[in-house]
Amino acid sequence: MRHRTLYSIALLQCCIFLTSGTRFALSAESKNTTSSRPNVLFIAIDDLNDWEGCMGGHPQAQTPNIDKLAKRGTLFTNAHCQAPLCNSSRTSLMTGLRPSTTGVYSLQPWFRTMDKFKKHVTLPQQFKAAGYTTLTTGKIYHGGYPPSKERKAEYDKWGPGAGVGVRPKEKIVETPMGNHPLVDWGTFPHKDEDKGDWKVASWAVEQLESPPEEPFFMSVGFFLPHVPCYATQKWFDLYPEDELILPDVPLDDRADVPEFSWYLYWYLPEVRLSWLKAQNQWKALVRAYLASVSFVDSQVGRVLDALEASGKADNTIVVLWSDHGWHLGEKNITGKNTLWHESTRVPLIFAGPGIQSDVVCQQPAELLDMFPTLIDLCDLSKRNDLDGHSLLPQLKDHAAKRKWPAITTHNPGNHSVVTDRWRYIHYADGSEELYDINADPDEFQNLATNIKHLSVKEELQKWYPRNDAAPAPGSKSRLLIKDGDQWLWEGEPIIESQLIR
Ligand SMILES: [Ca+2]
Ligand SMILES: [Ca+2]
Repeated sequence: MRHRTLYSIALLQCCIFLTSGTRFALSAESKNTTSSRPNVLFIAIDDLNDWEGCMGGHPQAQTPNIDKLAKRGTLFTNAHCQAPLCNSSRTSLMTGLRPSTTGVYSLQPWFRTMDKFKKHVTLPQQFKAAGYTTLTTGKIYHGGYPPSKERKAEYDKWGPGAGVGVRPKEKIVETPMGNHPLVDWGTFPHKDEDKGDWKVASWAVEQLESPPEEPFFMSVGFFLPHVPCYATQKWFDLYPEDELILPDVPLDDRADVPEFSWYLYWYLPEVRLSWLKAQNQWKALVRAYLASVSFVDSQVGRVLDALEASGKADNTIVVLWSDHGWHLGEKNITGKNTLWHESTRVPLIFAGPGIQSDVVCQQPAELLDMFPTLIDLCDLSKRNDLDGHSLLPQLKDHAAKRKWPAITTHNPGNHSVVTDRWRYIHYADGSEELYDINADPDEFQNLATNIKHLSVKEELQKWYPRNDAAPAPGSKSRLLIKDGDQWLWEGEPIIESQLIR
């Protein structure tokens, strides 16, 4: 009995008391190898742009919990998604492959329907193979994926899925282009506890209160501030309407932007700025988005507090990310689906053992870098079949230079390349944009036609993916392709005269 007690103490204190017996030492050593691997808490937030205090995207954004996590770790301020859309972005970061590698550009398909990716080992699968317990709740893969009978192959344990939770009896705002049920915003009498994200956080808190077998990899995916941007009144009260600051949108900002950029969001339920202004809804939407961001921040806080209370925080790597950003009027639109910073720039935070704290890394980073980074941090088997690059050098030294830019792709042949100085966009019709993101972080002045930047463009073009995979079978929603001389939006010919600006 005494021997057993000593054995436990030895394990707990990382072998300090390991002095006697070969068998004891050996078994303790192998146990120690496993137990020394850190846990991972992988927190996703849907459609969250850079409107957090720590990212500075909106001067009034209140996100104390995300900011606190950033202080505890390394915040990447120049991180970008690989696709500005849920399914394609999430498929990319979970597989570690670019959209131009998989052909997943749209809201379909589930990537396992493609033969060549049936056996591809995803991020949670690699953790499971290394002996981790894997758990998930909320939105990690795109809605409805994986199909329920395939779930066990992706994670061991499943909590509640993503959901809006309680909704008003009718939409609060009637919106154009189809009055989509999800495109809505505002407040109505309800409780925070009735929201989908509350339930997701509660499940994660419960797991941490009686922690799963270690090491564990737990994903927690929040749905807000994805539309509908519903929050209770207390979150709206953080942002009084008469003090609200709207995004800066110069009236002529699109004058130097290629017309082709409209093709990327040709006809969508997300409203245009012209409609928001005409209906006097711009402030209402900005306010509802900010309220939703602050609510979801509070749910992130519940989970992080539970991690702290569990005593596991010192041996848990926390990663927080958003799948892509969201426009709130900039470039005259709302929503995602663009190659500008409002769509591509996302918060990305790593905190925990082996990670520099209270630092900001300004080097370009990609969401698909999370996969190889976590392999390094948790000492899993190296992979040579992933498109990303480990951020470990930047987590040890935030000033470490990174040679790779951040690339975002939306539909075949449309790419954006971001370095620490430039954003270069090249569309499938050959048109282009170039922004000096240091001098012009809002990306107002397109420098692509300026002859003096020719060599910059040539240099950045070299980074474009060599292969633009054809759209995966089953692709449809938000798909833009060319058929002969005709551009097709979701399978229908684009007719220029029908553009809704
Ligand atoms: Ca999303
Ligand atoms: Ca402009």
